[in-house]
Amino acid sequence: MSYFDFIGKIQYEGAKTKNPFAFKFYNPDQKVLGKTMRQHLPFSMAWWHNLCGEGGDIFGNSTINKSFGAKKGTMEHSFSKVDAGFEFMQKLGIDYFCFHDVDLIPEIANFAENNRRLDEISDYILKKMQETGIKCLWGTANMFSNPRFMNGAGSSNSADVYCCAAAQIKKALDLTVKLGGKGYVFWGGREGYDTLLNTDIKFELDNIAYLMKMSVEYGRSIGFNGDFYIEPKPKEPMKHQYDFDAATAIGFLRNYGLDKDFKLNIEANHATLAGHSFQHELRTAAINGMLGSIDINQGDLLLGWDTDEFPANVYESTLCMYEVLRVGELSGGLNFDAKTRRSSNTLEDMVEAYILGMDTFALGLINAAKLIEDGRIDDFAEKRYSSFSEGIGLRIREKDVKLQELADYAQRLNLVDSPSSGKQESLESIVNAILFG
Ligand code: XLS
Ligand code: CA
Ligand code: CA
Repeated sequence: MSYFDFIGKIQYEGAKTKNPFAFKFYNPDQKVLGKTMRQHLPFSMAWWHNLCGEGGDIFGNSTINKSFGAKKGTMEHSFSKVDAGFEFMQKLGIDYFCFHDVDLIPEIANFAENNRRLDEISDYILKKMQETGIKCLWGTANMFSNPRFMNGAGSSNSADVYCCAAAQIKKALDLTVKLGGKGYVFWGGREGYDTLLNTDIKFELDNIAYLMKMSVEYGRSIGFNGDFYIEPKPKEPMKHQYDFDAATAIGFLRNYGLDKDFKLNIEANHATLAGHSFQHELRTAAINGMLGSIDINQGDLLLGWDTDEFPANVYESTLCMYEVLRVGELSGGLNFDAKTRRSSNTLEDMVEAYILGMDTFALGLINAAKLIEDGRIDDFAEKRYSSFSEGIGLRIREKDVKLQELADYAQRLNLVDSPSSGKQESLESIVNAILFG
């Protein structure tokens, strides 16, 4: 049975094509800086948005029908989602998927039965993976939707809820290992608080860290060799979330000795919610050796919430891919944590949304490679610190001075010359010329 019978395998036809179901820029076999686009861009489908999200919001019900020919809330529906998802990924040429435990099955109030259902569905997913060569990028446990997590999971005030979180993580790790996932994500949607009048931050952080420690220990014991990731997000659903941004998450991981096993999964929309640029978050993770994986989407800067839009902004995808190319290669990939708008409610929209996103990142890759090959941006940034390449600057760089010596040196300067221009406008103009020239 075909769910996307209105398309065959999506082909690259170039920017001039009028075919909505063709790639305009993503040409999987085209080489960029010595590697194919497909190698540079390990795209992943987000199971939850693509196969489960139906456009409902707090003001209205679903607008998108994702029944895929089955009755919702049944295992039959779960199986049809697997079929639809694999057909979708094959036709788009997407090599990876990411999932939450509860994306895969209808969850009921019985752990043993849920786990049995997860075993059953993951057997089928594994079979599909073997048939198609599609792989799992990362798995995770949804510890934010079920009402029991209203006060958090690892940060819950209830020891019983903490144990439920542990049970879900254990099973989600089992599944991730079974499906050969490269990573395992912790996104702490409810790990935060709304008021300090009822919250012991220190105790909650200690508990979250201990849950992560036990998860690492268990994961390693069952042969999980991949990276654990924290996915920072500052707010929504909670007012304060503990994994506010990359810097906060890195501090937390180091504080609790988790930094050897964890990296970060940086999401574009979460970066801007934290008041940062996407590039800032990527660079902060990268300079700490912790840029593991990326959730590619975009927010709306006029809205203060997590809109999870498909990436269309080429300037942003360029700066993202610039950071990725500087790192070399991600241990993870590029996961489309994105959903079509509520009013884009057809299966055709789903396909066009992924084409848009994949093209946006192909353009980003091409542009980022041009920026790097051109060299002017990197050169400028490097030369800007040239006063640290000789004399007193070099000794500072080599950490070979004392404060007194620097103070004496400063006194011999009559006045501090203003340092060289930062040339922001000039650099932005170069970027425009490279992108659009
Ligand atoms: C929500 C998050 C979530 C994580 C996985 O805002 O982006 O979808 O990626 O739990
Ligand atoms: Ca999000
Ligand atoms: Ca995400």
